[in-house]
Amino acid sequence: MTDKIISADVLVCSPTRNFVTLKITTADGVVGYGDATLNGRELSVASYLRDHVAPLLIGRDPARIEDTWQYLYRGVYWRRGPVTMAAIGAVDVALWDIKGKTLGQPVYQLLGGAVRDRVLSYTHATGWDAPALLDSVDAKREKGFQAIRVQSGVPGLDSVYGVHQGAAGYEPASRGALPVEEVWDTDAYLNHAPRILEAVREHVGPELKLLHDAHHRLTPQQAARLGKSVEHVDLFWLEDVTPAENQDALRLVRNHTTTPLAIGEVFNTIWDCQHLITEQLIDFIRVAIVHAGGISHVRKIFALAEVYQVRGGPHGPSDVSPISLGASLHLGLATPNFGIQEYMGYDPLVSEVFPHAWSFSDGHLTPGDVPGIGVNMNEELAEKYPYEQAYLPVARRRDGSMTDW
Ligand code: CS2
Ligand code: MG
Repeated sequence: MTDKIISADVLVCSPTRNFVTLKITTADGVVGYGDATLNGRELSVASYLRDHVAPLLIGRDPARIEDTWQYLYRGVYWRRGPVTMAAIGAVDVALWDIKGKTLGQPVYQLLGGAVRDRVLSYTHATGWDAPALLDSVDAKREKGFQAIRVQSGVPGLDSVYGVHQGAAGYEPASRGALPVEEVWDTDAYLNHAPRILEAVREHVGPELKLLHDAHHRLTPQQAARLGKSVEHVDLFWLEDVTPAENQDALRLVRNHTTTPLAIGEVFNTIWDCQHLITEQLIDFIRVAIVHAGGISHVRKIFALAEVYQVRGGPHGPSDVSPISLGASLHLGLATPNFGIQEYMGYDPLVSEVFPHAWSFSDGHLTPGDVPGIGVNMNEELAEKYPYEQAYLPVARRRDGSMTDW
């Protein structure tokens, strides 16, 4: 007999940072969880789900995942965009979780089974200056990481994305009524970045995989210059060199450097990266399960990418919840052209709120073998940490004009 969805609840909590979670329950008593967190704009997705999507789910057959995806994507008329796609992504992952639990299988088995035993992951090392960065790199290597993203401060600037100062670890969003305003100087960055990347490579030797994120700050010409100037550093990838609303911008970068390029953490659909992939302008596509329509849609993006030898390297910072990370690992285990999973790690409290079957060891992640996605939610504990307003920073150039953060 066909099961039916009887409720779809939106749970917003803030155990050190905000998370939006969709909980779908079926008449047979199966519960599925999906992540809907959109950093700094959390409540818009919560409302989209609560006010506009949840009522449409009641009575639907939870087994019809693709049909529900199409219903929510095509049916809305106003397609694409981060809010819509995060909401659809949450429904999709919750339904895959339910399907796995119903069939008694981990989701990777339903995606065709494992094509690898474990998923390579990379983490972040940050330090304001070179000695601090090298210490941070060493600490991450000691934890077993074989791929590390390195970010440092820039002389003359007070704060830089991806770099923490002081005792607390790096966290991109900050609580409060207004976003923090940072000052950015691309010339200072371009003078400094190649030197710090060289210093790290010299310190670690040839084998460690090194990554670097330019966080959408450069023009295509500047990006080309940076890529070219660090070719001898042998980066695993250089990330988000330009804002990619204009996919053509990457052509200029590509034509001038062999440094591998990764992009796409802010993309929502296959249409955002279609030309980047089919024209082989990038090497890694960074879409996250949570922000690009869930497993069902990201699977299609990776399938397109496979044809063009582009690999998946999904976004996995602290704002992508343990549920999305788990979903990403199921896809990673079952996808031939999956390359690497970002794994920034979570505060222990976050793992208590979202107990998970996925685990890290020896530089790799595995999704675990429990039915479904394998990430639960301790709702009682979550309730003790209600939503707190938080924003990502914004950035201005030295002349006061806004630039991309
Ligand atoms: C970063 C993110 O992990 C990354 O590559 O670009 O930390 C990004 O700044 C945040 O996820 C924004 O919410
Ligand atoms: Mg990034």
